[in-house]
Amino acid sequence: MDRWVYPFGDFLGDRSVAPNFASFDPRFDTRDAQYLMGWTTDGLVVTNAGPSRYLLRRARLEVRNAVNNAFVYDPTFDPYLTYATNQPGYVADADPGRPVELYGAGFRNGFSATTFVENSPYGRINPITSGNISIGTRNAFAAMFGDQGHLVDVSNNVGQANPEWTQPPFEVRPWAVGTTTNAAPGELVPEDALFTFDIDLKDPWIVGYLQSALNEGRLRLVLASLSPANQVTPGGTGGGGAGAYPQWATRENLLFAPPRLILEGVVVGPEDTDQDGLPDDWERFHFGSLDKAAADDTDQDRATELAEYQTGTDPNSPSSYLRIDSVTWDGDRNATLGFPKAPSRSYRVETSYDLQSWWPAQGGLTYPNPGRALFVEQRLTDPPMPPVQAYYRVVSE
Ligand SMILES: [Ca+2]
Ligand SMILES: [Ca+2]
Ligand SMILES: [Ca+2]
Ligand SMILES: [Ca+2]
Repeated sequence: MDRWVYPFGDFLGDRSVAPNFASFDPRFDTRDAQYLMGWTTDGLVVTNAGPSRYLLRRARLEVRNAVNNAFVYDPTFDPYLTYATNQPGYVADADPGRPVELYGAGFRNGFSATTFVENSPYGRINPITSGNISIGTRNAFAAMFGDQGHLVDVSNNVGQANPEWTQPPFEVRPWAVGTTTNAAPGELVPEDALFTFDIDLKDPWIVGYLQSALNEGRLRLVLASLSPANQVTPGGTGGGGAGAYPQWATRENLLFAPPRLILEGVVVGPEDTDQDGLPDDWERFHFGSLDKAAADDTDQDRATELAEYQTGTDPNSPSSYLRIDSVTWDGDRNATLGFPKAPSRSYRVETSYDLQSWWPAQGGLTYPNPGRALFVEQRLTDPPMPPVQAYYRVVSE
């Protein structure tokens, strides 16, 4: 499926182009025109294997630009303050043009990847008129993972001049920024230019999103750009320069190829021919053979192959293994522990005073930095203050 997600008009799933542009009109989402794409994968990839069993080597989206010389190619991320002309920290854009960004898809108002289809209503307020305030109401939206590990709507990360909008601006981290070889940075982009988005597989939350999507058989992605919304007729030679925006060919487009998703990886099945506890598919994915044994430690990080398999870390990367690698204390002897997060894994932190009996540490987990988990202990006064030494361990689930 593909659907131009834009406040005005219904049945926008039948459009032949899906533009990406911003609106700085305070009545609408700043990322005004988004492009939702979806693939039903269950005919190609087995479903319900369990999210962590979908191992990915590459995830790439390809889309074609359907408007000639209308916008300037910018292959690099622009910080949000370069858009925030009405805010104190505004800085000028360092390079010509605006990047095109790829995100995951979030849904609200009861919709999901399954139930939001090409002709579903845009949002809770429907139809939108120019008199309605529609900020943050769209049913499908570009999203990234926030520090609680939940999808966060990025449609208004630059902030809003509307007093009804109280969320402060925040920086985004796109899952990919589009690149093309059909134009040089700073040049106008010709029609039929192929834009490639290589999804960031170093971020365990993004990998986890893809894994869950394959597990369910429905994968959804959203393209967005804060390119300015100066109109250029599709198919025309706009020459709009920095004032215009990309328009992507949808699957309804008769002139240019539709979006294409390329995933490389393996679904780990249960077979374990050499009976060493490491599934064949996992061994072949990482080592190209079944030669490794459970107790081996190829990358010499002191985590065995079996431990790396069980915790979802990379057995070929010495920096990838589960361990507590940062500890600080506050005045009440509460610990703050840092450790790496792996895709589709959750964690339990346990504590002990004697290394004999363990119980759940009291506190909360957050994910403030890519690939990292942070446990902030908040010990209640009862049970009593611990002795001088306390021990902690992280359990991967
Ligand atoms: Ca720029
Ligand atoms: Ca094996
Ligand atoms: Ca290892
Ligand atoms: Ca490792």
